[in-house]
Amino acid sequence: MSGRLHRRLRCCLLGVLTVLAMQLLIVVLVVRFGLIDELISRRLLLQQQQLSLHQLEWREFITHTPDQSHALYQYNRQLSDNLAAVRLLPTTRHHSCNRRRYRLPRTSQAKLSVVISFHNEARSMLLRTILTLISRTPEEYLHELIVIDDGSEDVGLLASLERHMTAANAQRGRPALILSRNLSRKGLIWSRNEGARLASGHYLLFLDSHCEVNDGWLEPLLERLALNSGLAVSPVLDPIEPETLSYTAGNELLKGGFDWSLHFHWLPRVLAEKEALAQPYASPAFAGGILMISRELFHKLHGFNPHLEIWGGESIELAIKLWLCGGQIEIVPCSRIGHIFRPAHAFEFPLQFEQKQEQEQEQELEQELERQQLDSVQATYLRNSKIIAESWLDEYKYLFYALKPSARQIPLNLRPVREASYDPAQIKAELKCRPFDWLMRHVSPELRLQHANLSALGTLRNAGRCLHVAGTEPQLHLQLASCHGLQVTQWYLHHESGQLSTSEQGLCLAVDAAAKQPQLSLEPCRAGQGGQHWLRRSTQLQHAGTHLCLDNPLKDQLLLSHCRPHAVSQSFQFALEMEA
Ligand code: LR7
Ligand code: MN
Repeated sequence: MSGRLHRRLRCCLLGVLTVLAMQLLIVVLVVRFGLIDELISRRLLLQQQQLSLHQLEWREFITHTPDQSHALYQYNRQLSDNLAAVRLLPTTRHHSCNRRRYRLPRTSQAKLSVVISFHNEARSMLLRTILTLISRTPEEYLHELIVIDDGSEDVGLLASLERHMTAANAQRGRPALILSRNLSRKGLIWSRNEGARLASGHYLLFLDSHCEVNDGWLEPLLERLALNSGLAVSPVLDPIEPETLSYTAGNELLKGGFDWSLHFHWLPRVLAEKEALAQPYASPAFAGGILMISRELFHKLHGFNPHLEIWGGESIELAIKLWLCGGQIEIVPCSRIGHIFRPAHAFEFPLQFEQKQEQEQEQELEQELERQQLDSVQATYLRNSKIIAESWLDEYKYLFYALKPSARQIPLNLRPVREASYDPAQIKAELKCRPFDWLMRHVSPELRLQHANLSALGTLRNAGRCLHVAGTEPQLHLQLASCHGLQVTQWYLHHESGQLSTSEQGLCLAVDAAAKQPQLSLEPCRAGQGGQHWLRRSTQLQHAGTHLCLDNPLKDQLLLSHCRPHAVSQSFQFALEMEA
């Protein structure tokens, strides 16, 4: 009898324990993988889906787009018109991001102004960008939305957007909408500066007009910015495929960077030991042009360089400026924003000449571009890059020119701009900015590696004297002279192809091997030219065709002689060796 009771009790106890264990397991699973947040956010999303484009009022708004062509947008516009305005997106961030409680600033100290400039964006796409942002951003932080129409062909868009938004906003009361239209095309850089000028929030977010913010995008960024007033941040960008508009996970193992031609690049990052995948990480540049920064810091840095035109380079310039002048950049993987990466530019780049007296200049420029076979897109971008190189790269700008020789001929034509005081030299003095060299050593060591076929560069020294181009064109000759620090006139580039070029004139050191007495000369560089091939044997420079070495037998004189290992007079050192 008591034995049966005992057994029954044990049975009972076992049952209770099993149930408890199961419950514990469920709790652990839910907490560990953020399932609760996931469930809550799914429910919210379903509610948000009611912001469907099929709702009558938005339908009327989007079907107004005059042009249906694919080429105008470079993405599937029809599909965009038929997708929900706010659609369910896959959770692309690490699951630990859902569980984290972010240390957020008080709402009264963290008002956000979002700046969106667009040129010829499909209405449904622009609307999705805006509505998704509104529905996935905590109302109490989202202060205002500044939308700038940069001279789009769809002239009625903004007025119509305003009507519809006012009706929709009536229920929410927030955020304030500031709509502005450039009657003529001003470019995204001008427009973003204008947006920042109109803004009154504590923080600025610059967004393209074909983006979808993902759930919880703001909090991780805000947390970082509130911790460090010198910081600017980017989310990880999730790619949206232009044809199918499918939303996929971006890569949190990449950081933003650039090369010596000032092209943007994604760079691999190495996770430090024990560093979590979801942890914010320093990045030489922003994730493209999508970035968040305090308004105060943005203005302290004098905003985007207003001399840059239409498209390109502004976020790289801001990144360089920020790092050199005491700030930092981080990419925050718990924040995700989707962006349509389009296969080609969807618009023309008008060359900007507004005043009549500049017409002559314009013709000259057009002839020059034709000679260099550059279209207006390339020319605008190259000109912007040249401005950045001239503003921030110090002596390293010659690396830029070595890679982009045609930039030398691009006229800068710096016209007076609204921000009359934009002068990099003045900004450097005012903010006590560091030299570019510092960035190379501390922020973007990749620049040393991304030397694009250069094996060494800089001044070329022999016994404390520097190689120097003397005379005037076309009668130039080489000699040794006292070194002028890091002066351009004494810069040489040794290319992996074997060419040894002067950075200032872009000429190559040559030897006529057929001549009786081989002579040194400076010639225009020609690829594959035997006479311009130099080998580096330790610190010796040996001419490949004649096997003779560059020598300095007498004071400041340069000539060619038989190579003698360890001869001090044949030892030439570059300032900067590039690692292979
Ligand atoms: O004249 C123009 N006026 C505009 O308002 C030309 C463009 N624009 C708008 C345009 O409608 C869009 O919203 O500016 C935005 C950017 O132009 P896109 O989307 O045609 O080009 P993009 O996606 O290549 O833009 C990248 O480079 C730009 C260089 O000036 C900006 O920095 C953009 O912010 C940047 N976009 C991103 O970084 C998103 C991720 C891509 C990457 C990497
Ligand atoms: Mn874009």
